[in-house]
Amino acid sequence: MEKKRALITGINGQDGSYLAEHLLDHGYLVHGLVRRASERNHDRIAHLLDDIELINGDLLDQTSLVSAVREVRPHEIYNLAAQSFVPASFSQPVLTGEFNGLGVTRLLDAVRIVDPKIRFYQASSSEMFGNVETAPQDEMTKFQPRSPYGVAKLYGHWITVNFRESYGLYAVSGILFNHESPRRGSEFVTRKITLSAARIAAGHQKQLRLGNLDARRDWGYTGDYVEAMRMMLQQSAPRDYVIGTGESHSVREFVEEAFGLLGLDWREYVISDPALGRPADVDSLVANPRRAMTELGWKPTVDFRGLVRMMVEADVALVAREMTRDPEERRLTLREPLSATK
Ligand code: NDP
Ligand code: GDR
Repeated sequence: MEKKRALITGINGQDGSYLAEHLLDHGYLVHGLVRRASERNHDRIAHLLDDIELINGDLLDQTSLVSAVREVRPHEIYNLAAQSFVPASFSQPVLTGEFNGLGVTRLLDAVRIVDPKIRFYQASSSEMFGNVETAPQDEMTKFQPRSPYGVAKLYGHWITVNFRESYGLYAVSGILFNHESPRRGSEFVTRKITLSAARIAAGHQKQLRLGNLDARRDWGYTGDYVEAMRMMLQQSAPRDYVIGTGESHSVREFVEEAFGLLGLDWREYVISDPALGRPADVDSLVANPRRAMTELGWKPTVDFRGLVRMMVEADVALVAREMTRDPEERRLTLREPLSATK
């Protein structure tokens, strides 16, 4: 039987690397769209490079997307590429709109032009719910985004729904709540905490500056969430799904759990710095994933404490490895990007 071909945009991101592994395990031929950079940066997929094919393309460039889809002729496309850091969307709102809103339209148009039978997954986000009035949030909850990122993702969501309804595409929007892993970028709050805690425990960092400690999120494990992505493209009819654990915790609780695992009292090291707050933040999010559980048979396998432990242990090991290297070679940096302070 012919193997299924998948094209993953954003394959070098956190989710892309887990999804590539997951699809390879399921017998797929995996192709990844990557944008050109002055230096190849394929850290997260370095271990997969013999098993996958990479193709150049950029969400900003329609022709490159049509060419990529034409060359690969995938059965399934997973559109994970995006400007995914919420604070950066406040300082670069137009670019964020180009990537996360119009970029989705360009790729959907490429599908329509090349082969409307290609199944399409759009990486939508709980950030679209924003200023929520009801909890937990499900597929019927009103969207009230609070960031240019959330606004742009909402465009991506609705254009996916629109192409499904207008052209009959099998196009689905997965509304995923925060998902984390040892491969999470170090500027996102969970990884910033676990990496800092590991460095503090090793005596290589003195303090950790965070923004809003009261924010609450529904944090799950990325390995579980990429499985839901694949499941969404195997149904008899396309439908949108909310994916999350159904449990929320504050940033403070995450800090307490991570530092506690290393025998540290977080209050001695963590500073809440208002400069790291956002012009508008989302206070609290929690999923109701019932539709995914009943229709897809999906359920998370890693709980909050298991997730924090997994990330702390990975960062303790990483710090130990990094600290044995020549200081010139050390890759570990924990700088807050300029945009995160606004
Ligand atoms: P990452 O930031 O880790 O990865 C994003 C990827 O997109 C990177 O590989 C990046 O490439 C690529 N990319 C960015 N801009 C372009 C472009 N113009 N053309 C081609 N590729 C581009 O994000 P995650 O893996 O965490 O998230 C995956 C998707 O899921 C994103 O769309 C995100 O918004 C969404 N999402 C994520 C959630 C989460 O909790 N992780 C929750 C809900 C939604 P490069 O390596 O070159 O920078
Ligand atoms: P989020 O994740 O904005 O939910 O977007 P992030 O980890 O950046 O922030 C979560 C919450 O923590 C608070 N916070 C801090 N955040 C960061 N980054 N750095 C800090 O120092 C800090 N201190 C407190 C934030 O204010 C916020 O309330 C993620 C991304 O993956 C999106 O792409 C995705 O769509 C959503 O999750 C669902």
